[in-house]
Amino acid sequence: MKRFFFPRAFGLALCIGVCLLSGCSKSDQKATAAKAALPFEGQTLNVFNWSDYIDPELVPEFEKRTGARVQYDTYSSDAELETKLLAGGAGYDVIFPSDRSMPMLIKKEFLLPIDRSLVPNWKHLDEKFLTPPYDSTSEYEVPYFWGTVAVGIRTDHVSDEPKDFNVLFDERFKGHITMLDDPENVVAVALLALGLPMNSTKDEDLARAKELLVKQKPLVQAYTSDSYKERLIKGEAWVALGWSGDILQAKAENDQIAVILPDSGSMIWVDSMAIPKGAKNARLAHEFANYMLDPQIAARNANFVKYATPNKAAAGSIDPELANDPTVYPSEQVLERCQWLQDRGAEIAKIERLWQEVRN
Ligand code: SPD
Repeated sequence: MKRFFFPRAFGLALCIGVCLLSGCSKSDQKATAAKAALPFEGQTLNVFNWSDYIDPELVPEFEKRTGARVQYDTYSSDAELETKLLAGGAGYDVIFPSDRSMPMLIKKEFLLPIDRSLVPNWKHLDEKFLTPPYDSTSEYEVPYFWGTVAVGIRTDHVSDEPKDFNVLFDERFKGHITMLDDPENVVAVALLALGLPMNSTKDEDLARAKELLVKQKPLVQAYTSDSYKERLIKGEAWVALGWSGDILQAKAENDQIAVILPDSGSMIWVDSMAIPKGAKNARLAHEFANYMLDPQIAARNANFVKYATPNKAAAGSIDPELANDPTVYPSEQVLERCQWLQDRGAEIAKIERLWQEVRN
């Protein structure tokens, strides 16, 4: 057991040394070296991540480096992850909660603290991501990607470039609009479109947001947090509310897609890696987090998923086209107009009720 806590090179040298002294055969030595080089051989890591949120080549590469097997499942909303955790966690070792979920997960003591001595690549993280409002010392999370909520449009159908979220409520696009299946973000968008504060829980503001969303409903093709990409690519959706990087992934497949980050501001978010209490293999989970923070791995991942990385050592290896894209790395001026979804405690029930009323 202790062997897994050795720095890899030291463990390897020690095993080979013991083997040489005790007169092992060459093939024994090879087997011993291989075992020391693959300290997690035979172990399984259970990962639960957002869909389309990792360069798929990185998973088998981690398996090859560690000897572990990765069981990889995906989800498409904060709510889906929260429901899983509330029901007991399903044995996952690594999850990817967003900033919005963190206060609840910390309060309910659902997470294990991160042991930074097992994550030496932690040093590559940009300090500005290490003091989030919900966990001021980043005890429970390892920042993974950040981004905004944006609008994907089909330029062959939406000719005048939209400047704000109002395009989502435009009757000309009836039947070709998709909205995220996410109450807090959708209500925030409606509030912003009305010129109201996006975190408002005032009854009169929420009543106006509800009215707008009910009026919009006949225009909406689907409330979806993942299939909007395919719908944009195929031209079924012309206006889609989505996560910035996912829309860019769609744009990479079809150049008739554009990403709009409203001038009026938007939601900004950070997703992190975290280890749920009850994880079956917390040690391997730390190893995975450390691997994802390796600057070369982090850059490959960012170049693939097209989200912004909080890894400052990876910055030099980001594709220049992405690094210079203001919808991926918005200017300070635009970021000033973006806001976090706040933890609104029990008041959040009002938003969930509103959402049920809009959807039913
Ligand atoms: N396809 C991956 C999308 C990840 C988006 N995370 C956003 C969380 C906002 N609460």
